[in-house]
Amino acid sequence: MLSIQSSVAYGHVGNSAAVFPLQRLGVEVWPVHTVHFSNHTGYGAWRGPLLPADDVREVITGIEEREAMPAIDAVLSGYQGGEEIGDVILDAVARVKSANPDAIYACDPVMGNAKSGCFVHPAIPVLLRERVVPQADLITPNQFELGFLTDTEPESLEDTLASVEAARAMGPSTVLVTSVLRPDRPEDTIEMLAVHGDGAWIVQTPQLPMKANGSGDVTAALFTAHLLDTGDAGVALGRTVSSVFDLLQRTLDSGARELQLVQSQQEIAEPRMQFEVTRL
Ligand code: PXL
Repeated sequence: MLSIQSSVAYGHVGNSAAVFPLQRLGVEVWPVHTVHFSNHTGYGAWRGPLLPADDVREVITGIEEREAMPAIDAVLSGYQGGEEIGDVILDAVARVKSANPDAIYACDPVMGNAKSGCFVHPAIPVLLRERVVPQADLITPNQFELGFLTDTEPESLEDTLASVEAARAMGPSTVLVTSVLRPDRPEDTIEMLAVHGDGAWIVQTPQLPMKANGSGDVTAALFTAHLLDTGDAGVALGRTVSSVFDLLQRTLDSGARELQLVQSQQEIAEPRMQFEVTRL
């Protein structure tokens, strides 16, 4: 898997959140970094470079020159700091797919969430909607991002499923909605919904009182890996939710600000499947 994302030295977002869990699952992953920051931007201050798009493209060209592209089964991308990186990612996807037509592009269309609104540069959501998502096979929006992509405001489960179908009509055959907050949900719960082929699956979990940077990055990476591994979106959803919930619970219990990824490696390697997956 080729994972084109941010890297931080301290803490866990982007590739610094995705790579270790993928490796712990036995996935061969080649990280290509788009920034090399000291820490995530949630601290309000950070140091280190945003890598120029041409430098990121060079790294990918070097991988191509090793004749390694045919071995890539998926390209994974997350938060995009600028428009130029979008072009580099699309170019990488095209090159990988021409070397391996079975490879998939898994895109986490990071824009924001219902609480914070949009937290990326205003050009990014439009780029994602118009040019990037149509090239993706799998997308992992939250409910807010799903709404922007499809020009809808999904609230109920029925709305959300309709928005997912609108998103699939744009290109991606698989959609993971990472946070469904329907108005009629039981108090302090949250749901995750996966649609793939002619199936839809949902899981409900407690909603933990926290927001951890990087949790979306781990979710997208795990779902992509489990879907590649099993081809079964219901199983991939159950495994992903199991691991992410245990990771968040451990992080909350620890009082740490950063995801307790290394400490949660067992729950990532062998998800205990504590939540029931329902086929809709
Ligand atoms: O989790 C997405 C992400 C990616 N890259 C950088 C970030 C964050 C979230 O905080 O700061 C640099």
